[in-house]
Amino acid sequence: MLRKSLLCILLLSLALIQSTLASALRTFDTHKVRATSSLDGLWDFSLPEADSSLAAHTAKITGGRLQVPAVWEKVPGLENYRGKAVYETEIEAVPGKAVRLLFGGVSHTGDVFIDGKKYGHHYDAYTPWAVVAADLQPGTHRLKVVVDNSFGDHSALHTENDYYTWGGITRPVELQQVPYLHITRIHAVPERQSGGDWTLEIKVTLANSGPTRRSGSIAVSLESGARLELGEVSVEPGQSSVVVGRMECPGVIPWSVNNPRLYFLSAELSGSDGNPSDDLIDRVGFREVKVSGGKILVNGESVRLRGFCRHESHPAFGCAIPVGAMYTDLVLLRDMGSNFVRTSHYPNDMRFLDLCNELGIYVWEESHARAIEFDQPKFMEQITGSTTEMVGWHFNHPSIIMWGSLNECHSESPEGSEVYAYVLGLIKKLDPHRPVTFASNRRQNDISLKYADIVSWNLYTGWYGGDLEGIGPFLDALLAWQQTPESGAAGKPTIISEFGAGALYGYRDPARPKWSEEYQADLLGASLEVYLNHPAVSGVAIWQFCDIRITDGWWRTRPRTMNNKGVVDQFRRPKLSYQVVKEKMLEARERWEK
Ligand code: ADA
Repeated sequence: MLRKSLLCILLLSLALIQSTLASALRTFDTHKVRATSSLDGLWDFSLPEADSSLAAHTAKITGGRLQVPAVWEKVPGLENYRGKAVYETEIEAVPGKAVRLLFGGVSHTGDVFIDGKKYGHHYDAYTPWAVVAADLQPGTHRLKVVVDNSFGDHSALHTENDYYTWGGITRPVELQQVPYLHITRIHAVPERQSGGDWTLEIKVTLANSGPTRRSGSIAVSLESGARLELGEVSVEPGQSSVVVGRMECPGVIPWSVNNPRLYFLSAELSGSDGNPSDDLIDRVGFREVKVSGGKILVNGESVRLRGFCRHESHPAFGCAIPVGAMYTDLVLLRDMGSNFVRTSHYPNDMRFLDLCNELGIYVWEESHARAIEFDQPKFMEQITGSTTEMVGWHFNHPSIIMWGSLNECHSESPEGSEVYAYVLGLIKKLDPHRPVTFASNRRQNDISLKYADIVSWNLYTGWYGGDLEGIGPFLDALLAWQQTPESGAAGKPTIISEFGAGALYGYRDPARPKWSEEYQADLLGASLEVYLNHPAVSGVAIWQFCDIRITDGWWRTRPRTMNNKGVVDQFRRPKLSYQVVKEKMLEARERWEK
């Protein structure tokens, strides 16, 4: 009997340790004090009754359950489903704690209900969000998330586009038991002091979801042993509070792509008894990014970026790519001699960014907007949300060396330019420590370059117009204009943020026509020859890493209803251009890094 109960206690504590240590949204544990558990797995899944035959068919083949995270388009019958679906599962509330649900990404709108009562709403597939329920009785509760991927006035950023808007709970979900007063965010800015030592500018945000004023004391510690006491904090019910301080970090090793050294940074909250009540752990890398003299400088050294634009898209998983497949993508990029990824055209899964931090890959991350019209009713609200959430959630990733937004929008019109001023200004306000950029296709008509720190051009010479001989002259003319006062961009670093050609995997033809693998290899070879050798070009991002599914509105311009400009196809099988790109990038690496 005694042995049996001891065994039970042991198993229970093992389960507790496991649930305490599981971190669903990152590649490492983000709490040691706060209890968290992953909600990934099979959730009950149903379609609205209105579509009764589809609903019945889906229920039959899924058994009424769907995996989280996953896209519903991989369920036979739902390949093209655009509309609402209901996900449900059970969650536990414990005495004296609030429930905090952390969603990595829901595509594209999620409404959250617990036991029928509404607790949260979020729009945009590509940013994480949290919902807190502080009034639940201890015990089991029914969580319901209504997910919507439909297009319309309610959705300014997700439209018919040259990539696919998938449906589902597409990134991991975590259940947390938080004290009423809990930490919601830690931001750290590394700064190198004149003597060479580093400091971290720390900002910890706390929220009180309880009914009365709460207080505690906050301390921050770095894996290196550095520690900073931030003192007492008191927060009114329903309010948040920010505590700031500067932490000395002697002896830390800087983060670089050749030595991507990361440090755990932990914020701890303790109650009046001195016991820890809550915590939040993130990772930081010591590096500063500046632009000066037409160059991008990381820790004072000029960097040259060789990389790719990449969509979160996979034939087996849609945008819900498992971490192992993210890793494989990054290995392919590195095999080609690349050191840079542009997360076109939206904020990426945090596990992908974690891998970039760990492997040493520079990232341009952009908020969600590709060739969007600004006059849609929800546009300003939704671009503000996507941008604010991107910077807020991804602030500490050392791999992110620039923020972007508004790919190929109206940077040539006075009204459009006001939007560029607003969005790039917003990013600067949220994070004055990284350069901002946007990918422009408006060339000499662009009147918004003055708002960017880095000028980025999408150039398709040899594909939508012009020929391979024209690549160099076209660039020279553009760069000459860029150096005039009229451009607003003289003296700024330049990136060629897109160039490419469609190639259908397996379509080989010695006549080297458009859409053949040969033509793509020729175009990328000729483009890289010019761009990687140009002294005024600080970086390149090939359009694009892999072939991707697009939405139906684009079928007339894209064979297979796919954007076929990948250097690897949708299954990551290399096209002929892979070797050409690899040779050019490795040559450039030799030249630039010797
Ligand atoms: C644009 C755009 C990409 C893609 C590309 C193309 O530059 O930014 O999203 O549509 O063109 O393939 O034409």
